[in-house]
Amino acid sequence: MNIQDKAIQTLRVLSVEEINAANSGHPGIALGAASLIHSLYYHAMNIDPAHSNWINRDRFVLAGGHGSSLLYSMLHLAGYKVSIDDLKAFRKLHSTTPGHPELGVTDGVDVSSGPLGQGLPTAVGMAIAEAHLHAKFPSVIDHYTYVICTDGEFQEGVAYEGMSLAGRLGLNKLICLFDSNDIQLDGEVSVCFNEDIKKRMEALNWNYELIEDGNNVEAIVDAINRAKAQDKPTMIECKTVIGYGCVSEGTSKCHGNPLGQDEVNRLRGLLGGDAFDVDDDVKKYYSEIAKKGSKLYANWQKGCKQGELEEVNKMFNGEFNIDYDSLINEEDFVNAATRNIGGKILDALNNLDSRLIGGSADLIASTKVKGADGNFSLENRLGRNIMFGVREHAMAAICNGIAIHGGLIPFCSGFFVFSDYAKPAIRLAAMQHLPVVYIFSHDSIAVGEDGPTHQPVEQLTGLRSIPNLNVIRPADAHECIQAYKQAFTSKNNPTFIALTRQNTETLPTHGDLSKGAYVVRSSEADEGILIATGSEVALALHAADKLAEMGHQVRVVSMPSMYLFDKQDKAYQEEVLPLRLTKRLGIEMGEAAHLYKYIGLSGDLCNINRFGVSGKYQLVMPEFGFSVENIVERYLRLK
Ligand SMILES: Cc1ncc(C[n+]2csc(CCOP(=O)(O)OP(=O)(O)O)c2C)c(N)n1
Ligand SMILES: [Mg+2]
Repeated sequence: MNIQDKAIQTLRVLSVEEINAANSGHPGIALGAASLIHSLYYHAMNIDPAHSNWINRDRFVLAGGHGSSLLYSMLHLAGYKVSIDDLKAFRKLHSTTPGHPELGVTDGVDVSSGPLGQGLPTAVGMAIAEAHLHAKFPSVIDHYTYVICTDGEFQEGVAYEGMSLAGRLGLNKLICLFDSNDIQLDGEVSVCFNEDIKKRMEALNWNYELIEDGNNVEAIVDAINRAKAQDKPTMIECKTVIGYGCVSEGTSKCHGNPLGQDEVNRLRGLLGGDAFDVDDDVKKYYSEIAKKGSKLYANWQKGCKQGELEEVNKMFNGEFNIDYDSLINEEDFVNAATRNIGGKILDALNNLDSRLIGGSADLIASTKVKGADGNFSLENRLGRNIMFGVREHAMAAICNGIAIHGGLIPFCSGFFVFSDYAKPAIRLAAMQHLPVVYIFSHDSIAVGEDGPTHQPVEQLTGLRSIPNLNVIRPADAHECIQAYKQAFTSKNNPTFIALTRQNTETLPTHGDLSKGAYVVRSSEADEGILIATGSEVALALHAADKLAEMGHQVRVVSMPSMYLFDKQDKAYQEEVLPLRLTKRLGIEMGEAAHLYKYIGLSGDLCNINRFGVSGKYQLVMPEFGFSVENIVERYLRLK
């Protein structure tokens, strides 16, 4: 065995030993794709394991996150802070080597992956971020984005959306290796999928290469070098054998079942030594990655133009002190639709903060969400408006990639009801603590004429159920400004801003949105509370007026963000929602399950538990009980 073959075999054996120790994991990809990951880390990628967060490193996305054991073995041998003990703790509670790669948990892991289909569009986002920053700061940012994807990636629609946009945008520094083994979890790929990948990729404006033998490292490296000369993204289909070398190789049996001790021993036999041993010659061989890396890093430091580096550092780590209160003149937006207000705020913000990049899923005209400096395109890499097309899911995954890359703040937009299309990627943003901003409009049945397919009902509840996601539903211009401030100054969590299509009514008084909820109207004589969000706050105020005429003083609370309100101390929560006031009515034009938390057992909800209807919103709203009369009546029924 030459040293390269021995090194790759070491990768394979360590990986199946990890899986064996955990008695869980995916040996098939680890054995089958070892030469692919080796080609990248040893030959292709510009990385420095001593500076794993180097802003100009090549990025790597293991789209088939089930190959985590292989990635950890590679990171260990390449010199990242992943020890043999970490490999032994694979998949164990609180280890740094979790079942699937997790951003922020393992040194050298660039992205959380595992949900098939997400990896590729996330990489597209990274490549967009690179292309934009490279155009601005060529001496500082100039790197590639690499992906290893599996059969499953091609079957997921979101990956297709991402590939499609990457081709259109000519993201030539995006290079994917396809671990093409014709096998997936339940058996042969051909049973459910027999597309001609070459034709597909060419139709998507990608460069395509076929490597007949996925263990031919030289051929893979040559193909990568050819890819670098392309003006398009490249897909290198590498024919591999799942479970290469094990008894069940070439079958789905080895996809996700540990091989067992005897089989692992047999595979180790070729290398000698005990479990988790790595021969000195292999260690020495792989130490070249760190040696090369430190030179690359030093050369990069020398090559950076000082002014550019300062600016890039500011974009990656600095503060942009923006006076949010002066972004727009609130007076200009009395009783306006929050989507229109939001559009104006974003326009202003785009001009003040060069980190903002994003766009809409073919709905700029409706949601008013647009980036600055023209469309991001092959000709205009400085453009900060991304024409995502009708691709909500990839749009959100791409934003994850942009956020993970660093230096930029991604935002995206669509109709609120179609946020469902983006949900799996929003979930990953929240899990990875990415400060992505979602600005979706048409946030209730008040969409009106478009009818139930376009009228959100359960979306707020679904989004509020995602941990770490700050869902904000502002009521008017003042709340909008504060919502945007929350969103675009966030460091550790994504923010979802839900905006109205219809005009709203400006609230007479305002509190501090950063506390999530505040009192809009109250008196000494308060006997109950109306809690509302977004456009319904004004409705609640009108109902309170009516109730006052009838001799019932009620307090009105605006609750734009339950996420923020729940973070407040008990004293503030009690100040807003005093326990003594047990007559509480929650008002929201949606399923509104989370309002139950605040109304108590004696409270009631004015919400929506069925799909909407088509018609003028002024008629649709009362149809669902959103009228002053009904709210008054519902309040009076409270005990
Ligand atoms: C969205 C999603 N659905 C299902 C799964 C569960 N799963 C993990 S790997 C896999 C398919 C494996 O086939 P392939 O991508 O070819 O990987 P290989 O078996 O060749 O390693 C499935 C269905 C997943 N990880 N993500
Ligand atoms: Mg496969």
